[in-house]
Amino acid sequence: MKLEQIMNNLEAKHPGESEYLQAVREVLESLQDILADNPQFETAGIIERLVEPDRILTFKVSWVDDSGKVQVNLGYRVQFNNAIGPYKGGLRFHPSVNLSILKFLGFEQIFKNALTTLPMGGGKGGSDFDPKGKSDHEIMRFSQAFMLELWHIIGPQTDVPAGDIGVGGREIGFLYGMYKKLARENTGILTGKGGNWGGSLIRPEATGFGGIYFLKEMLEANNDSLDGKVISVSGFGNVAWGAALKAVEYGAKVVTISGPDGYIFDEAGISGEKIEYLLELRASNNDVVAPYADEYPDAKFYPNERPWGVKVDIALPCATQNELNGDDAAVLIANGVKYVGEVSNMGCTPEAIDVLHNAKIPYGPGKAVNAGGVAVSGLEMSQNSMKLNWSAAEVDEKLHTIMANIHAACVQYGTEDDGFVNYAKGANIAGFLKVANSMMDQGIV
Ligand code: 2IT
Repeated sequence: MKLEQIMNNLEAKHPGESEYLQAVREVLESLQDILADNPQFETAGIIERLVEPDRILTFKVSWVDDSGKVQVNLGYRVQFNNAIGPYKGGLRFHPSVNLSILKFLGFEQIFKNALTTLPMGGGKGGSDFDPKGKSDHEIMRFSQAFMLELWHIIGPQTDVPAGDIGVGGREIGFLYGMYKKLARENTGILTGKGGNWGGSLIRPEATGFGGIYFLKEMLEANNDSLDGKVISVSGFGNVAWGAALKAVEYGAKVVTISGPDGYIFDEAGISGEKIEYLLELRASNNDVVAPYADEYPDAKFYPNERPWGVKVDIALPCATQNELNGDDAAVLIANGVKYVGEVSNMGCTPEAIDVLHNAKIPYGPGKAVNAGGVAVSGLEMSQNSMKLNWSAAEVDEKLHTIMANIHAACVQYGTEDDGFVNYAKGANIAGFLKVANSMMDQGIV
């Protein structure tokens, strides 16, 4: 079946699932040539089988808040594709969560996980639960109630969830505690665990570190370096924190962070204790960045604005999907941006990607740039299987190598006739080939 027809069928079957349809379209548009060269994929219905999840579990999560009121949320796990390994991907707790968002994230995860070269399939899950302003006890009770349903379908060899927006070390702890109680076993059922009970060193930093390792390769491919570069970052969670730590280590200056309330511009650069302060901001559970400007009065807070109007060399969306649009990309280019690295999942809209590509600005897509997080999750699974812990240096070195290899794969499959690297196309093709060939090997299932 022709790609356009597959896309039309999908739109008819899943009307309104805009993020999911956007993610699928973006990948399919990259695959035209590869599919023409490999007719066996069409014969085996690879695309039709790849774009629909294997299965989706939807469930109700009832819990009691601190005032004694009963709350009801929705929970989901999308098991998308397990051609190359157990379903693997994070859990997102955020009021915006719906099936479209989790299907887009699960679909992206298939290719991202393939790019890491580790044996992990693609999945995603979460809930519309809003952690903002909740007490630790409320978060615990919700996490426990969520796991009461989820535990039936996960397992170290079947499906291994992790964190995403709204799910960090604290939530993984509560989820793991409940799983252990129900299953009566200690297994590598989740990644992002605490260091004392099976977690991997470097996992909290991994997405940000990996993003900067990828960026470093990207700059070196252009005979450039991070030293002295001015960077804008959005978000202020784990990902932004890790990216800032590593960017500063390489001599770059990070001048922005952002939250749902607006953005912070810190001309002197966010370094040292200011980076650690991000963790405090996050732990306060209020989801705002404004207090940064109270703590560091030289910095300025811009309410209800995103950071893309600031003049920088490199822009790193680190917050959420579709956070940088075509107009933002045009402003960045007018201000002389040289590189864009998407550390969030699908942080750029299709229009933004077009604007960047038309201006020949190297753009690294999320499924390549942010793959370091799930890569270290894969390394956590390896350590759990061996019942051994690697040192931070060992994990970091493996992460660095994986990111360099992902960059090389993007260059291999994404270099155009004029030498410009279309990283999005390269990542899609490299990830797709591994998954499609695995599906071919395993028959029609
Ligand atoms: O988007 C992602 O890759 C993650 N949230 C991490 C997934 C994982 O399984 O570590």
